[in-house]
Amino acid sequence: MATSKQLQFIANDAVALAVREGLSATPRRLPCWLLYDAIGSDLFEQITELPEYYLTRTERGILERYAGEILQQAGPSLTLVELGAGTASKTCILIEELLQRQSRVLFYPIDVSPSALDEAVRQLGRQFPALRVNPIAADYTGGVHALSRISGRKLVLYIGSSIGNFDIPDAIRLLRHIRQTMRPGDALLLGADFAKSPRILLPAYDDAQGVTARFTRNILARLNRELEADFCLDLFRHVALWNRRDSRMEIYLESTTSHAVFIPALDMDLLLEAGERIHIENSYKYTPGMIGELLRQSGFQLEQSWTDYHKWFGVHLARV
Ligand code: AVJ
Repeated sequence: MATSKQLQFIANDAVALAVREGLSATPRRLPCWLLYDAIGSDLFEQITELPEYYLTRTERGILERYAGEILQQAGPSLTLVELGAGTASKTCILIEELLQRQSRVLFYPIDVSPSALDEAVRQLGRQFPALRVNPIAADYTGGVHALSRISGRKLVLYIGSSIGNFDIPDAIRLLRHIRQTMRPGDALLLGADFAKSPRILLPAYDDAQGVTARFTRNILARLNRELEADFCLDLFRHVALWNRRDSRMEIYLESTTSHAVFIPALDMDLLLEAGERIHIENSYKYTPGMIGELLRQSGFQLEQSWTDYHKWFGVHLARV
């Protein structure tokens, strides 16, 4: 058994390794999972409530309007599983609807954050006494592995546009992996953001209050906290670009002046030029055609899609 102190070191090693690799690369990059420490997760929660960030609110609207249809289409006697559940704040819409159809509902939220899972268990337990929640603290790989041991007909939720952070080949790999844990009759519910005008997209990733900029810059604050780095956050500009060719938003931190940064834990000196960018994340925006192709290449068959009035967001049901 590893002690919590040892676990801390293991976690820090993963951070150190990823930072060393990403910041020595040309062009420089950091993996987007680094955004989600406690402060980053809190900032992301704030993003989901911004007027410009239409994604969360739009997906919630689709689930509220079509929960009945979605569950009808998914089939009888369902066990719910959610990948990257977080606090499962949108999932309660489906749970509530499912509890009107089945007296007993089993829910397996899977997430890397044990604190988010605790919150989910507490909230859901209070809201739905007839619900049995079995949280699984794991990353995607471990979580997908846990999926295969769950019996009964499964509805696997992968909502919230989390798929958007993956490049297409990685998204296909992940979905294939999920597919392998599913049996005939099981269904996947995938939530993905649709491609749309940059007039809508750009403000969603660069809001007027600057919450998204703080969320992005927190990645450097985290390196200051965990690796004793001396990043000066004021010297970095949050940049959000629409890459039309690859159908994705791209987020960078751009150094405003030429300057040096030292990361003691890695014994690493960084020389950043004026205007040099560190790539932080991609957020893919799918066309309906891309969704069908993504699912097909992952071995799924797209059965039905639901969207909102503006066709800004899509929720898709697929089967093995
Ligand atoms: C958590 C991946 C869905 O891509 O919209 C939000 C992350 N980054 N604002 C997204 C994010 C900046 C978000 N996802």
